[in-house]
Amino acid sequence: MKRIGNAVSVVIFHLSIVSAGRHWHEPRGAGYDIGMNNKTLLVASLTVVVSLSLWIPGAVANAAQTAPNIVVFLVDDMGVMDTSVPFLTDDKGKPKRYPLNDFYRTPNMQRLAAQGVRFNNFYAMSVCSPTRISIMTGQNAARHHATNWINPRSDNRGPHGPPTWNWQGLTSGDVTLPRLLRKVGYQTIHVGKGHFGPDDSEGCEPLNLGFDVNVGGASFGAPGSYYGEENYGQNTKRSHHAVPHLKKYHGSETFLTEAITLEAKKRVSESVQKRKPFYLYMSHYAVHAPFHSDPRFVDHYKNSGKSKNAQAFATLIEGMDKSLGDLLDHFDALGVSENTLVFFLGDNGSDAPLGHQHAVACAAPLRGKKGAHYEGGMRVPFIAAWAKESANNANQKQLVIPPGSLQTQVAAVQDLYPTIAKVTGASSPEGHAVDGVDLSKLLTAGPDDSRDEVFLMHYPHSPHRSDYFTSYRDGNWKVIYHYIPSKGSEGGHYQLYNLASDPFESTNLADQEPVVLREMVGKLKSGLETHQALYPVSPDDGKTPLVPVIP
Ligand SMILES: [Ca+2]
Repeated sequence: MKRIGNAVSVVIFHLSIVSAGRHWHEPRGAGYDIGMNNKTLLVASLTVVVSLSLWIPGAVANAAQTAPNIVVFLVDDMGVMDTSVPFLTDDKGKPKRYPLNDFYRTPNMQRLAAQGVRFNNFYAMSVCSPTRISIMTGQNAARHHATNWINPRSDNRGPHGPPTWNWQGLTSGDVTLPRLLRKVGYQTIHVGKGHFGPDDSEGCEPLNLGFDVNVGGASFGAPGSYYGEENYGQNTKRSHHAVPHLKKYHGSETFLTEAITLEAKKRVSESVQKRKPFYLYMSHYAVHAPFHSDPRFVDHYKNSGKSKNAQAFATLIEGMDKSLGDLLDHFDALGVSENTLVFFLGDNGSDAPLGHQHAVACAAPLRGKKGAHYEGGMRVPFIAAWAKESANNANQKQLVIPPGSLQTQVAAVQDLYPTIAKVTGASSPEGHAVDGVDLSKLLTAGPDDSRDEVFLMHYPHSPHRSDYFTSYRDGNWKVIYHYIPSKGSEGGHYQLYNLASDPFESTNLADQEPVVLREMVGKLKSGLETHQALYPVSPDDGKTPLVPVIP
């Protein structure tokens, strides 16, 4: 089958020469024909290269295999504990199960984790759009200035938020990961939630941002409805959040998670048929509110003793997990799984409806949830794996990911951009600042001593679960600076935690460790300066930037 396909491609290439160059008569070598234009020359050279590579013997042909397909499987509002895969570790560094790992059912994440490497200190920004734009640009939100989730209809900087924050999000002129990949021959596919820009902005349409295909992506974050019977929101009171491009499922029993999975499979098939490597940005609306129960999985949680919403959240998780499994099966069926690299992650901390936002509850044993300044607000699952292991695949030889391995070093969402660029041979334009650092070495599950164990998380807005804060982790220490002290900040500007001795942030050491506090706030402040961050403004005059004060 493969050989027939190749023969057909060669014929097509020769035909293209005939049509592209009217002066072409007989191929005697590139560059001699006086009448031949530059376009013809280029096509002719390509033909020679392609024809040669297509007809070389099998073993060598494998080495000339095409660029790897890339999947970013992004789950909305999924935290590191919303899964049956244990990410956190015990004293000996082994994965440790907590009760939430036994509540959720994610067999396909287990399958992926068994094939690849999982990270247990992986960070996202604390809300949606900042993370999504960091994945697209390789920049920390402190730099790209889209530091809050983007409200589609009004500027939501908050009463004291930076007046010039990036509410517009991404624009058509911005450097983006899919744009880079398109340049090196990828079919770039956007399926699911966009949330890159407000209504009527350039960024609200993923096709303006380097994607060749967009199914389901728009300005908003939460879907109008997960139900096909409710047309995913269209013609309901949530029409302004109706998920686009899915009309053929309207009125059916197809749950949103399933509908976009079917569409993703179709688009991947099309790309494979075109013999183009694909970049699939599979961006699930699940498990974001509204907590609509996925009927396919209701029975698994009905005796859990948990609230109705918590059960519905668990069905959204399981539906998302089925989507992962369906895609992996599809890559297998298409024969491309060995050449497909999957990155699985959440976009901010858990939003599971279980307990208070600053308590050890929905992300237990971690403290806090989506939006909060505690670890539960920003720790997300991250798994990287080849869809199927193969010792013979040339790309896998370049990037060996040990099955079932664990990585404990600190990494974050902005690291995807340089990592994917490296793996695909794409290059980021000069002058585009990249904060992320290539993860290749960490993907091998080994240490990378060249990396700093730091994460800067900047949220100069309100209202959310936590307001006007910046947190900075460096090794075992984490400091949080609150620009405007509140009840949530325990009344002060500073919180300091030792994540080695107190991973669950129970004891604020700001008063007991003044030397460490001073050093950490200094680092936080210079981190913000390095990223050219924007600050909240003084409630007194609405203008003066509130720059962190070193104690
Ligand atoms: Ca989110």
